Amino acid sequence: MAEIAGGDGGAGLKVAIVVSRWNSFITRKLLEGATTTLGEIGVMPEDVTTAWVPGSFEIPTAARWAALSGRFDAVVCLGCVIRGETAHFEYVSGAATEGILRVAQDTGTPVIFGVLTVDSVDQALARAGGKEGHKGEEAARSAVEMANLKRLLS
Ligand code: INI
Repeated sequence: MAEIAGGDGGAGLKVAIVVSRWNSFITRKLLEGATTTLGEIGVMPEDVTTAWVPGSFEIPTAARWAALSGRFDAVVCLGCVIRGETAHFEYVSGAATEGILRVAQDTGTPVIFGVLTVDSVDQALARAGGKEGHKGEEAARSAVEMANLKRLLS
């Protein structure tokens, strides 16, 4: 019986990060955590491309462009949707969630969900380097693991 998992070594991998400008006081923290973590696990700075988009609704579109370009082994999506700030919470968070999943499945490229969908600013801060962890760091590790797993399974 064979059992495999993608490793956490990022050397040689090329990663695109799509990050939303909405709630940038949070998404900048996510981006900082993601880029720092990618560096720690061996992804070279010149192999990381960061693309800013207006809001989380636009993330799947840019992620699809990046995935279809063939230039990247993985795409990390970072955003923050806060329920208290919009009556459209369900629409924006649902579009981002389903859109990111669809891009990953349609293209076969690892497209990682690093979008916070939370009720409050406090919840967002807790997940952007606070007591509930760091979604940006987690997304970076997932990207490298999935890119390596894809190589093993392809
Ligand atoms: N985009 C976010 O990323 N987070 C939000 O909390 C948010 N709110 O509150 O509305 C938000 N809206 C903008 C949306 O993502 C699009 O950029 C906009 O509708 C233009 O298409």
